[in-house]
Amino acid sequence: MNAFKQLLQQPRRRDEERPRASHLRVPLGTWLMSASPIVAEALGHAGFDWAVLDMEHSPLDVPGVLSLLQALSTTKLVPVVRVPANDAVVIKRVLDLGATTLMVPLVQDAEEAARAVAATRYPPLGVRGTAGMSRATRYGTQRLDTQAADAGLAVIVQLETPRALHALEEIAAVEGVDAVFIGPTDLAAAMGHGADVRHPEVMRAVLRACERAREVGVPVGTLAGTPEVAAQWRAAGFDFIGLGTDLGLLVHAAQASLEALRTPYAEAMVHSLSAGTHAF
Ligand code: 3PY
Ligand code: MG
Repeated sequence: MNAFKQLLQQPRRRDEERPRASHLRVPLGTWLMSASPIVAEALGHAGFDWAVLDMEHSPLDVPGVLSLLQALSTTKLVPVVRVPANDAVVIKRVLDLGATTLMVPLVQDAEEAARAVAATRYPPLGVRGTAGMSRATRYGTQRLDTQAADAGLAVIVQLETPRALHALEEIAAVEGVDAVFIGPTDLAAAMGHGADVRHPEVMRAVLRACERAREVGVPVGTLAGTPEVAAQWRAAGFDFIGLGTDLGLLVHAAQASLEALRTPYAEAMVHSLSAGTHAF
């Protein structure tokens, strides 16, 4: 079974065992925007359940995705490749690299969702081009089984405009759409609120989309900038949540460390075996 679909099933399985703790099992991911295999590998070991390899808003290109997939293969993290657009050519190239879970940005209606799914499927189900020699077939050492390849994929479509939210039920009903992901940043801009993802109207629209997705039974995810917002989304019923980005985690930790050392009231303390502890 596809690894991302497996992640989505875990909370439900544990529901029966420990109902009150089940919400703590919502899969947590992050966005890999540094295009760095070392950072990806390190965050994989840090314990994230999944991460987006972001070709839409980072310098990541097709060879970069290959390096990140290789790095992540040493970890338990489930890679989700976000393609830069709903484009059958890019989609077939990242699938040939062995990506099995794709995120497609800015899907607006059921027809666009069906086009995204068709790009991931071999004929007769879709239009994916066929090649026996690829990383996906372990360089031709495995026979290409097109039906098994189709069945092993997961497609997450991003709903990021009022028009897309309006069509949520039709998009969710498209065969092969395995999950929807509400993109708060694009949604805020499309709603006329610039980059204000915390605007009450945006928050309400994200929460309403979550409710509607749950009503039709499609797994729904979204992105949070802080653990506090992530906890809020989790309590609201989101099935999977992205927590910030690799670069955001790095920059915020750097700023917090510098601030702790530069505050005028608390001097930095230095500890050493020879001199003991003293203010620096
Ligand atoms: C957005 O918020 O617009 C995204 O694409 C990521 O969640
Ligand atoms: Mg977006």
